[in-house]
Amino acid sequence: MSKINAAEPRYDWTLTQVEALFDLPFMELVYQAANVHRAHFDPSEVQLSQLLSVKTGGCAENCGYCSQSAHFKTGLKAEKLMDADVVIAKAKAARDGGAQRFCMGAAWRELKDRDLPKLATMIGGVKALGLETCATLGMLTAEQAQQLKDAGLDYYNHNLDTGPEYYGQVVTTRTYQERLDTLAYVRDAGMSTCCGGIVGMGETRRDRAGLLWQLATLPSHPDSLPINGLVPVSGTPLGDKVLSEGKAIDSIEFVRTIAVARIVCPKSMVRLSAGREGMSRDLQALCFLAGANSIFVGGKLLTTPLPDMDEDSKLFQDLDLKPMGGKVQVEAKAEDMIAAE
Ligand code: SAM
Ligand code: DTB
Ligand code: SF4
Repeated sequence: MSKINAAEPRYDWTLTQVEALFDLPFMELVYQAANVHRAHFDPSEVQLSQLLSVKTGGCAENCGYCSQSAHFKTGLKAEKLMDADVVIAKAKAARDGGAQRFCMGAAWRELKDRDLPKLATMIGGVKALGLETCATLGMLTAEQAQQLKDAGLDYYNHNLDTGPEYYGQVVTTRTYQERLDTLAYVRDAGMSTCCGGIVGMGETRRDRAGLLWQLATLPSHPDSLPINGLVPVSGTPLGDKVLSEGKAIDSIEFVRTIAVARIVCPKSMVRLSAGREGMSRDLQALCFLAGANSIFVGGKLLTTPLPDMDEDSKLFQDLDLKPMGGKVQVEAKAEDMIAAE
């Protein structure tokens, strides 16, 4: 393969080309990805986002990995949509802890219009704290996407999860095209997109390449590209398979996935997402070297754990990494000092 041009994003990748990147010698792949990373970002900066499950459990979809699907017995108690003031208070704590973006997740197949007023209050309140706002609420209509944008939503997360060929093994209650349609509505409404997938679900390398190929050939690359390592949840079909048969992806292959994501979507924030809890510090360091530049922090994802804040601070210290957008944190502290006077 010829030298990778780090300068500008390409939208004409073929699946064969993406597979060829996966097949590069590991050292060469990581070296190329690190070069692409440096062409577009300060490699010492990592963006910090914090998640909150604002509506937990009881979801009508049958995503085979998910603790929140009503189709599986995972022991998770379904809850109703949180009140906006509770969410805003949690966002304030996240901001004071250094988060730059606050992402609100709901276990819904699709957003219902009746929930929009409460969500609009929530989104407006979080944005007023100086945080970037993100939500993941299931499928949207074009009108709903516009209403969320008008309420102050900056990012919408909607993952493709895997390559098109493996998708049917993961979820059968919605189609790949439905996911692509919601993403189009989000883009058309002028919001930034957060879209990625999960690895370690028993998919092949070709499926992982298929996911990244889909993302790299969207009309615009996702602004954020989360790579989740499957968190095996007991009671879910995909989680139970991993729990009984052992880990479904090797850590070196995980790093390859990060590196290929960085190369095919050079300007996206590649987020090392779920699964970080089970990763060694060394593996996380390799992921940052291969181009990951965003993580979730705060001890909890939606329903599963993350490393605690102290562990992450120590990792950043030891790797000489710093949180991106430190300005938000400083402004927040200044605001609190003024309020206390
Ligand atoms: N219901 C909405 C949806 O599916 O778009 C939003 C919430 S859903 C939990 C957000 C994403 O979390 C999923 O698309 C999936 O990629 C990821 N996810 C959920 N459970 C996971 C698990 N056990 N391991 C890794 N990623 C997971
Ligand atoms: C994404 O790709 N990963 C985050 C976020 N987008 C919403 C969610 C991960 C969820 C992991 C399982 C859980 O905590 O329930
Ligand atoms: Fe529902 Fe989202 Fe979980 Fe799928 S991933 S079951 S859509 S909460």
